[in-house]
Amino acid sequence: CLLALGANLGDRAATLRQTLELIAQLPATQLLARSTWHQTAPVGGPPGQASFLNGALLLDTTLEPPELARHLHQIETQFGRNRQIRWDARTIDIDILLFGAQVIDGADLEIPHPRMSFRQFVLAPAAEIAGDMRHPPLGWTIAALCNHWRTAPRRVAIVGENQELLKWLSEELSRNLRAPASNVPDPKTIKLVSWDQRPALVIALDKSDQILGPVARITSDERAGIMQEAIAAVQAAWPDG
Ligand code: PH2
Ligand code: MG
Ligand code: MG
Repeated sequence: CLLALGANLGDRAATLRQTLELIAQLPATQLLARSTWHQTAPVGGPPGQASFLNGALLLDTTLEPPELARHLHQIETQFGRNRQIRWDARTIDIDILLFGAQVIDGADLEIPHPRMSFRQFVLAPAAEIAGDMRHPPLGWTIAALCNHWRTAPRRVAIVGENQELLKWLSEELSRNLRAPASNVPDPKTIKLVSWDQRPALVIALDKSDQILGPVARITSDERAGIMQEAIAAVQAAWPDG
């Protein structure tokens, strides 16, 4: 089982170390590997947050995924995790990324983690300890996903059934992504393309399947939330601009 850790409140390094110790002591569980801690800029959520320390852990466990999730939730609560606002600053966030090759699509638990495939702050530490693990159903290894964001041309496609929403989000996103005026093409500039132009990232406004690469599925149904999720996905994929 592959876990992601993230902390941006309090003594982040101490919290990560204590969290690791508590996880190592869970019943029927063995800690196999830990990544180094990566300092990362906050993506999404209320502005003005402190930077994160992110890491990854590899476990062997005979707990079932919901049991493991309950234990991890308890550890988050132990550290005073407050969950009023989505993507707000937190003492500790522990996410299950992969659980072997299992796919779980529950209301309370989704495995693989739905946003892991495009988050550099998750993939970079995970690749240190589990580069060969595969993301089901994508079939890509963690190493391949991590590399993708460093090497693929920065093309983003937005897909969905609702044409009006599609047009609105495309316009808003281009406005947000527009590079500073310059005659020199900037390889970091992110381009909006159509879905058949080999986008590195697809932003899906509905449950459309048949997407073979990394997808950010929008879960909000109001425009402010949709916009925030789309921007957060692009920033998570290319945090350096
Ligand atoms: N977690 C989030 C949202 N944004 N940004 C960084 N840098 N690191 C995180 O762990 C993180 C985030 C939601 O869990
Ligand atoms: Mg998280
Ligand atoms: Mg979480």
